[in-house]
Amino acid sequence: MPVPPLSKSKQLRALLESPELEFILEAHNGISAKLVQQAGFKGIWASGLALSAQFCVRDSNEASWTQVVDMLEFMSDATDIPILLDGDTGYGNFNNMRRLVRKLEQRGIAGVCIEDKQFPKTNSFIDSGKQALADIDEFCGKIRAGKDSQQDPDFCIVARVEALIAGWGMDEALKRASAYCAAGADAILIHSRQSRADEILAFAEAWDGACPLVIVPTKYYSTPVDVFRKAGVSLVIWANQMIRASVRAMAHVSREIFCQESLTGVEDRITAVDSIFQLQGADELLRAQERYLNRAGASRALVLAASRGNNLYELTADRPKAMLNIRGKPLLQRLVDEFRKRAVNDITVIAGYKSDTLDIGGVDICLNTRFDTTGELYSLACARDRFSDDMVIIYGDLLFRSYILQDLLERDGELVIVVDSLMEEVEITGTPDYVWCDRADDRSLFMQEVRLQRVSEEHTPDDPPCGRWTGMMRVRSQGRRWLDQALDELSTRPGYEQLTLPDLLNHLTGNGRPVTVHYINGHWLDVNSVNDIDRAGDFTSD
Ligand code: SPV
Ligand code: MG
Repeated sequence: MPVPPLSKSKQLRALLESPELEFILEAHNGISAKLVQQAGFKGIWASGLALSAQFCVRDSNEASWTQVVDMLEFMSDATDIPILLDGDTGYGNFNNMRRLVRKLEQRGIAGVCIEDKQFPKTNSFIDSGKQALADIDEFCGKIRAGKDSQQDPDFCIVARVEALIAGWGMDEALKRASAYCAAGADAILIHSRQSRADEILAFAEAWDGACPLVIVPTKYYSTPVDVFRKAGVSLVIWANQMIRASVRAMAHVSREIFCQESLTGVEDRITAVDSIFQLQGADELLRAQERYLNRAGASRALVLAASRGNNLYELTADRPKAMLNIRGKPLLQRLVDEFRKRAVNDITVIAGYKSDTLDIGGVDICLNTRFDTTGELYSLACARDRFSDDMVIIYGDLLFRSYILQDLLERDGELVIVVDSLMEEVEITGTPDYVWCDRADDRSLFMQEVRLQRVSEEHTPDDPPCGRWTGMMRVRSQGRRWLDQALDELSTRPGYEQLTLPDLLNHLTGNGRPVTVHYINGHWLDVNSVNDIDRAGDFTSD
């Protein structure tokens, strides 16, 4: 059984309580949060400075707390690692703190850090000496109120001591830290604006270890982190580097585009649009669309409909076989409707004989002008400029139950052909394409991995085939390359113009290309005779 992941609050608690020195990095929106996670960090600092900066307002409670919480929701949704919110002063008194904690828990935020200043605060590095600190008792009440209102026992409240910033001295800082710990804080953040770590290290030295220590080395960043490790610090917050990095990058690129009136200088130096799609999880949406919108469709269908269908005599005197009327609708229209049902809307019909009668709306027509002297492969090659990395190639005279196309579209494989393994009990007309595979159809419920060996119009009783190819083939990107190569090779062969699709399949298997076989048992028909037209009614519901 896979072990369920720890809740985000448990993860944050583990970071605070771990005997190792741990690190979290600032993020200020969904995409920066995701990048922090992808970089390998185990947690995110939702910095008040960075969140206000990305709104381009001051870090003085100008953004409302609900605007902050709304952004946190995007950050939390985009990531699996815990977020510690820089909750300033808790946005008011104990009562605002209670509501904040409840709302943060509801949005999957793992913890909040509150600082012992007064609302509205301003950033600790602006006017630091003049900012009033909160009354100790009032701040302890705020911590208790927060702890009492949390539903999740692992939600963390970090109490931030600003006494050193405000110039109130070490004793005051230690006194406050002890009081906040006693009030229930899960960790103490001791802040300093000095460019050396001396006062932080002095604090750590004097600290009794009643709860873990958190630091923000924005100003004393040159101190090697081993120093903090040795001093017994639990968590380092890199508090604003993501917003600063992005501001510099955006400033440069915007100036460059403005000055050059061109993208050529920047295009290769900025993130590719595809990478943005990836960060947004576009792939997941595509997969979900396949599941929920029934959009497993190949992007394109190529329908071979150039031949007359000589066995149908006068029925095809004025139209190709694909335009035969089956219960009031042309055969080809029925085929096109099946594709559209599966969201395959890009359909090319390769026409030849009586092509002017092909009046099917919304399909592209590609002409094989030499249809009367050439074979199927030549017709297919006429549509080479319509090949795509995701296509179905199909004979235009087929009728089949809907599920067959759906299953083909969902089937993995670079080249997949549909093979009917039902050989008894059916009347076989025309010239069937018998196929031999590496495994016969065992009719298991699960899709079998079966490979094509060869195709032939003939077979002997002592070498029974595994089934008949229906004339449906699915091609993906690698398969398309194999197909292109095979067409190039076959086009130099004598008799190329008369070659068939089975010749192509045999060439592909001869080249060692894996052609996956998707077995079915009946439920399709290729219309070759007047008799077949009578049977076609079985495949029509309208
Ligand atoms: C923040 O990131 O908003 C902080 C840390 O509060 S600092 O800016 O260093 O005060
Ligand atoms: Mg802040």
